[in-house]
Amino acid sequence: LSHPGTPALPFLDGRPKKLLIGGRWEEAASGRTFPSVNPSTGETVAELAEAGSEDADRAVAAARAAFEGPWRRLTPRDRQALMWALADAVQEHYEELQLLEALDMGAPIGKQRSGRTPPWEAEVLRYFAGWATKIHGETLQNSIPGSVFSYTLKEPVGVVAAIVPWNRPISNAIWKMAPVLATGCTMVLKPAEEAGLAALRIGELLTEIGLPDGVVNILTGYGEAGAALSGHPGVDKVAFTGSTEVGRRIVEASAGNLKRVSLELGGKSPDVVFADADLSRAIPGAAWGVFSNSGQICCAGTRIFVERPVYDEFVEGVSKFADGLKVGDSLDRTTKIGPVVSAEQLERVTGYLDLGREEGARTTAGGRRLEDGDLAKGYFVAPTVFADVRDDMRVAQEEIFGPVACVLPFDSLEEVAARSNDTSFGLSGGIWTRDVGKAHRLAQELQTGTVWVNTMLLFDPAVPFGGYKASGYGREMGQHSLDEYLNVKSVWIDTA
Ligand code: TXE
Repeated sequence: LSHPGTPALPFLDGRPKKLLIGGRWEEAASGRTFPSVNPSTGETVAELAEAGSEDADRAVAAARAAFEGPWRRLTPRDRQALMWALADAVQEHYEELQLLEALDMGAPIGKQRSGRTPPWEAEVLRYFAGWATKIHGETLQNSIPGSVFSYTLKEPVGVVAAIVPWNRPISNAIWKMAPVLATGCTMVLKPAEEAGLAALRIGELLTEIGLPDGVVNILTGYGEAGAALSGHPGVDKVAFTGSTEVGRRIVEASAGNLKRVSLELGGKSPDVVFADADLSRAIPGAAWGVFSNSGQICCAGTRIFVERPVYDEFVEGVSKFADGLKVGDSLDRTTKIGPVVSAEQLERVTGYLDLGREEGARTTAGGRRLEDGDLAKGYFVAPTVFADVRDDMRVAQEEIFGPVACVLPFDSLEEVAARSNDTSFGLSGGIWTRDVGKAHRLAQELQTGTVWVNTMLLFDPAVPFGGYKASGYGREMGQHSLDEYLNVKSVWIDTA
């Protein structure tokens, strides 16, 4: 391992990792594998099986057999007990999962998120385990003369394909798994090609806790495997998180059997700082809102609108904050900002840094790749602040998915509401002010699925998360999310 003092990981035994299909670890039908690379060092961490369409067929068949067989016969309480066991297993092995995440995609193990106890993903499982026993239909009044009454049943939609990105490997897997298990569906999980290790380790935990075979199948591989699943006639629903472009392709591919689709896509979220805000909170809050996870967060507040009287003070403060963040190896506990996920992502992000300069933005922090000493081996980008950004610049319109903040001045609430909404995305928004009326007014104006006031990037299993506009549809977390995995059946009875 690349950093001294890091515990050994028996999971990384040098053998290629396999696919989980019907409770067994199987090689890809093609026999092909692909490498997973540590973005802090450029070294290969493990070889993973590369699933193709034949593997998708096998995994979907296994998920179908489980759905129609043993899984269906379990009671809600049985499913709940398994989910609690999984939550305990994830909690017990959390440090190991985080190490895999750090090696696979570069999330620093010392980051603030790891301080949450119990681990957030275990809490997501426990929250949804609670719902497993509380899913119910309704008895309905109708106006039909005579003795007719009706009721509804909520039934699991069936086989779910969950296709996820690399930016939060543990969370991405568990966010999708929890409602599937709670509602009695089965699934095929397709982690991103950049970061499949945590999902595979969770797959081992699933077999250890005794989840029936085939309820969760895991296919590592490229977009080809995702495409095979999203067009598969045996899949009843796709739950996708990733880029807007691939989201569109999934909707098209889903048309064959008109499968249900929920999409959590990209963002270019506004974060609005009013002059009356407490800047001692707004500056670090807005900075973390962009730089966390090296900016590789769908709901990052990347367009920071600052009211003109405090604009210069804010730019100076946030630039100083950015310069003070320690960038380094993800296994170094003092690292605040790790690398970006891959050489490709590095190229993309540094391309935007050049573009911002060409478009006339003023660089007040960072603005370059970091290549001193050991950093040269990895994919490190200095946390960057662009000041004097205009709305029409591409750096202010397009999702960069790197540690890049664009700071734009504004003069009134009406103006900033319109400019915040002048984007095809609508995932989240931030507001910093001491004026509660202003906060509520702007919160209602923003066309986004989440609004944070005087805070950023908070999540809770009970609170729905999802997009407006091109950021997708459907919700994750909270009670609403269960409906994404349930069909409603109406039953009519004439008692005469
Ligand atoms: O995402 P992709 P990538 C944005 C972000 C990032 C860019 C590219 O701007 O820089 O997207 O990232 C699978 N049918 N976000 O390339 O391609 C793929 O294998 C079915 C925002 O990683 O969308 C992976 O498992 N599946 C974002 C998953 O889709 C396909 C998170 C996501 O990959 C497929 C990630 C296909 N045709 C990226 N092609 C967010 N909002 O959180 C690929 N896949």
